[in-house]
Amino acid sequence: MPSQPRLETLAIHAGQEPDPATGAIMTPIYQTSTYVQQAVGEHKGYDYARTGNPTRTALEACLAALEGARHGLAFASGMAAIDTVLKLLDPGDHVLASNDVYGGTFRLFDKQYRKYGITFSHVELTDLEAVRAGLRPNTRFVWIETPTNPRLKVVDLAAVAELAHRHNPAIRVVVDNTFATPYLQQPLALGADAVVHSTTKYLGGHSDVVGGAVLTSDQALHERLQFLQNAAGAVPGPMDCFLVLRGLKTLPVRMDRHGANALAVAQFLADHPAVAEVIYPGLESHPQHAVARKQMRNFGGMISFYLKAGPEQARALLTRTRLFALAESLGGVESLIELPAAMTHGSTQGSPLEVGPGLIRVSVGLEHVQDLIEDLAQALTP
Ligand code: P1T
Repeated sequence: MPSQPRLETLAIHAGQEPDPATGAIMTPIYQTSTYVQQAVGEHKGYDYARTGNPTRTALEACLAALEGARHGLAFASGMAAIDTVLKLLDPGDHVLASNDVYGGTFRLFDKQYRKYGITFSHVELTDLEAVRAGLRPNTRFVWIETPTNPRLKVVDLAAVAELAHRHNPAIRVVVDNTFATPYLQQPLALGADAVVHSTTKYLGGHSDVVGGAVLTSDQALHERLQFLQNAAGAVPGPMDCFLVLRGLKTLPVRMDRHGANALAVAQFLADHPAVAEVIYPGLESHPQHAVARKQMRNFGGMISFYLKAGPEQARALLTRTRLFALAESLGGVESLIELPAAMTHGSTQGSPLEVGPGLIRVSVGLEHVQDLIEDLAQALTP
């Protein structure tokens, strides 16, 4: 490896070397639960597979390298990663979070951690005055998604991290980087303390694995998280680690195409007479377009939009697309379409984060962009 490898090189090589036993270029899937010891406590660095597994070690190192972090931990799902970070909190602590987050994240905050005496407030993190006003003496985390799921708000990471740390250097700024990926945006370099991922999405990239990760350069934070990873055990299996490692190798090329396809689809939707509003950070009409330009390499593969005809017609449209599959999740090579209010964000109904019933979210895949546009065109004009 060169001394300062670039992200494209790290995605293929970081944490991975040809297998010393056979020369296999791909990291082996170490499908084992335990490791033989030469004498009590004398082993080759692995004693039990909840604690560590070489395939997982390779994935953790690769993800850490991509985020520019010193440490990486892989988990069984994005929610398991988020849950592990939340376990760092104590009763009485406060989390300042975005007013738009993945429904599962909100559900874990609201239905589980609130009952442990932790308070969550959801504010407009795109408004620095609102951030300043929302910080409390007991704020431990600022929890950021950017772009947010599903409204694709873009939070100025450098500005919010600076504000939070100036308020209290002990605050940990945690960024869920699932929508952007480290190829488009690097939260740690912008001042965040930890990054979480659902590797299920762009990092895996092929809709064939569920996983999560936490990356940080903060030694103390990492040690607490590593303790929890082993103590609670929400770890990914070696096959799943292999699948994410394989997906990562093409992350940069996939993200280039996701971004290019999504920009073209967003422009098509913005010009379509049946569409009321398109939300895509790459459009100049997006309220935080300038922030997105500043902190992202391209604007990602996710688009949300509303029809002029309203929610009933939105539901009907979802049954008419042929290439865009009606399904939850995102970030795979195939294009998906969904209705967050009824699907991924059901848990926000009745809360201040409630997603409107007519919002349609698409994950723009890697099919030919003209085929994608033609599919939406026929679905929009039945
Ligand atoms: O599904 P899981 O791997 O547990 O990841 C949860 C998660 C965390 N963070 C963000 C920003 C996410 O979008 C998700 C999962 N999201 C979907 C399944 C979805 O369709 O939005």
